[in-house]
Amino acid sequence: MACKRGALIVLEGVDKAGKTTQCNKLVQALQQSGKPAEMIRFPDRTTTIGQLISAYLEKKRDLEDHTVHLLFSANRWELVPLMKKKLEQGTTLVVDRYAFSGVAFTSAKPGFDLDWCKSPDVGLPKPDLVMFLQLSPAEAARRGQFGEERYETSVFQKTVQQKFEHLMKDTSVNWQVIDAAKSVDDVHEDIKTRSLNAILAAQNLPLGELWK
Ligand code: Z5A
Repeated sequence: MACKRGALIVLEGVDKAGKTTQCNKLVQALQQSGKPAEMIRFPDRTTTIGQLISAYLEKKRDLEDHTVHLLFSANRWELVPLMKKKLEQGTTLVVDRYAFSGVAFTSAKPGFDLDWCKSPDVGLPKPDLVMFLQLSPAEAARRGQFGEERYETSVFQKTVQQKFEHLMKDTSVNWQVIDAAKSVDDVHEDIKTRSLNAILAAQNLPLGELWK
């Protein structure tokens, strides 16, 4: 019998919503319950493209806005063969940010059209579940100051949140909103339950193509 495929699970959300914390906890919990799972994060700063992006985010170099958008997308595409292989082998992938961040962040810049921003990511592996970690700016501020990287200002993050809200109206994507203001453990329980359901549902379904 062919092996059941793993699920593609994405965590999105505003700055400091707890995406990385929750991705790590979810992968650990899945592995402990005997389900193969691995974490991926975008941008993947380890590749040649990822290093360019990292230098841009750290403000060590400037890149033209369209160019950097396409680099973020290329950084996802370069991982697609590996992602597909892992999913086919039955490994669930837990992804910290994906194409939705790509679109939300670039379209928050002046002069960018949402459809143009989506186009380079059309056809990427489609997530079986996208959880949006919802956190108010006041709660986020209680978790610490913004860092030094590009985009880490409250005005820009507010526009990004609005772009995410627009993207979440798309019913072709399985969006689920998570209350990220709860304790780390409570958020984890919520995310784990939804993820287990998604893993079960994805097992016998073909992997879809995003925005196609
Ligand atoms: N970007 C883009 O422009 N285009 C793209 O295509 C992609 C990304 C993919 C990447 O940043 C930047 O690139 C990002 C978007 C842009 N720019 N911004 N802003 P990154 O991936 O290097 O870092 P990040 O994603 O911005 O991380 P983050 O948002 O700051 O954090 P987080 O992952 O959501 O949260 P965390 O690190 O798990 O937790 C933050 C703190 O809160 C930490 O001290 C935790 O201990 C604490 N925490 C977490 N959960 C809780 C709860 N429940 N209660 C209390 N405290 C908590």
